[in-house]
Amino acid sequence: MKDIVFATNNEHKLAELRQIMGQMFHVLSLADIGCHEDIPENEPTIEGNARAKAQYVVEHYGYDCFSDDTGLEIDALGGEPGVHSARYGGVAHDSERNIDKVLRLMDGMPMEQRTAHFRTAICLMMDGDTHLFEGRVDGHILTERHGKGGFGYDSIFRPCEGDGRTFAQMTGEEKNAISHRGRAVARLVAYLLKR
Ligand code: ITT
Repeated sequence: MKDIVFATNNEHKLAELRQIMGQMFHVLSLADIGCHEDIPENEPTIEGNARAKAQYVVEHYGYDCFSDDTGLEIDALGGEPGVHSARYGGVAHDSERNIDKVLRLMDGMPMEQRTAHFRTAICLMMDGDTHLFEGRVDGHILTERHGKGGFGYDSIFRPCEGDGRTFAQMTGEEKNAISHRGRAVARLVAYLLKR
C-alpha cells in the first residue's frame, strides 16, 4: 500500500480520512513524520490556507503531502465563520465556544434564513506539482445542538440531503458519503488512482 502524508493536526479529520482512504493508502499523520508544530494558517481563503499547510510540510520536511482546509459559511452571517471557523469564538479550536457564538448571532432567525454550507479545499503537492480538490455540502444551522458524534460544528449542521439528522447524529460512513470532506477526498482519490 502506498504511503501518503496528510498535513493536519486535527485528529478527527485524520480519522475521517483514514475511514475513506484507508483501504487504498497508508495515511501518515504529521506526528508520524515528526512534525509537532502548529502550522501557520494566515491566508484570507480556505484554498490559500490549504496550500500554505501543504507547502510548509514540503519545505520543512520534504514529504509530498496533501492538506485540508475547511470552513462553515453561513449565508445570514455574510459567509462567516468561513476561513475563521477554527477560532470564531475567540479561542483556537474551542468548538463549544464557536458554536455558542454562531447560535447567539443567529438567535431568533427563522429556519429559511439559516442556510449554510461547509466547504473543503484539499491541496495535494506531489512531484513538484500542486493540485486543488474541492467539496461542498449545503444545509441549515439548527437552533440547538443535536448529537454527540462528529466534531467542530457538526452538532448544529443539518445537511439538505440527509434524513433530518445533523452530521453529529450520523455514523462516520454516513457523514463521509455526503460531506464536504468526503466529496473533496473522492476527487483526490480518483486523481491519485489515475496517476
Ligand atoms: P488542521 O488545520 O490541522 O487540518 P484545523 O482544526 O485547524 O486542523 P481547519 O482550519 O480546516 O482545521 O478547520 C476549521 C474548523 O472548522 C475546525 O477547527 C472545526 O471546528 C471546523 N470543521 C472542520 N471540518 C469540520 C467538519 O467536517 N465538521 C464540522 N466542523 C468542522
